[in-house]
Amino acid sequence: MKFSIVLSTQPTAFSALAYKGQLSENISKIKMYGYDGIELAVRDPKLLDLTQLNSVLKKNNLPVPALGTGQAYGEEGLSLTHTDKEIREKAIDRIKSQMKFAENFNAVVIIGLMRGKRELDLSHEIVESWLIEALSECASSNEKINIAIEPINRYETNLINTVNSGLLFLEKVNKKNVGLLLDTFHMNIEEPSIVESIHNAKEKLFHFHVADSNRWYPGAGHIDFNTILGTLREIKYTGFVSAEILPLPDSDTSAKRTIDFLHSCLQINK
Ligand code: LER
Ligand code: MN
Repeated sequence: MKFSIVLSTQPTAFSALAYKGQLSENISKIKMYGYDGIELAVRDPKLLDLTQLNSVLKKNNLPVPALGTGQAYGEEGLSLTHTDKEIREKAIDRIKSQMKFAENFNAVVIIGLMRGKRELDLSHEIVESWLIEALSECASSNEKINIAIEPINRYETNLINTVNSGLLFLEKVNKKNVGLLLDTFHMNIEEPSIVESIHNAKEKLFHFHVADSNRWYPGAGHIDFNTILGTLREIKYTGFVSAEILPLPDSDTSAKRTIDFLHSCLQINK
């Protein structure tokens, strides 16, 4: 099983990230702690120096399994379901440019907060049709790159909270390169059974986030990671398990405890 951790390529208000900025220093640390890859949270690929980024990644021999995109929602208000068509189009363009950027790493592009929220005076059907259109357009524009929609808990969005609603949504989009990202923090809030939901998502599972019940590092709360990693093994998941955690008690401690704890779960699951 391969483990990664999320690093934001720029400072951000989003809190559940162990590392933000200082790419060279943080990427070296992530390698030193024993991670196999690094998930990048990118607000806008245009703002990045790809040559410099590639050279740090190459020096540390770390792949990039996934690109997070949610900061464009949090910090610029771009949403695939905004009531303003122009903003929806800008959001689509941003995802397309993330997909182009993802080609450099063969990374999965994550649709988390960028799906937006349904304003309560709009019907679910209309908002869902905007999201289906947007993702179909993105997926068709670049079939080499996978897109993963993340079911997110009800306190952050009212669109696609559960694995089941994610799977139903995928049927409507009906594109091979659109699948799911499951996140233990959200599943702990929304799923009746995390294990069953992982089994149900099996065929469409493109990426996996871990954080404990309190969004601290795995081992700091009450989620049963032994069973979860065992289930991922059972379904023969070959992707990355990526830590999206609060930098608590501090970034380095949270990163070290995550990888040590996940490795210890693997020993138990042998
Ligand atoms: C993003 O991966 C995520 O899990 C969301 O909670 C963003 O807020
Ligand atoms: Mn997540």
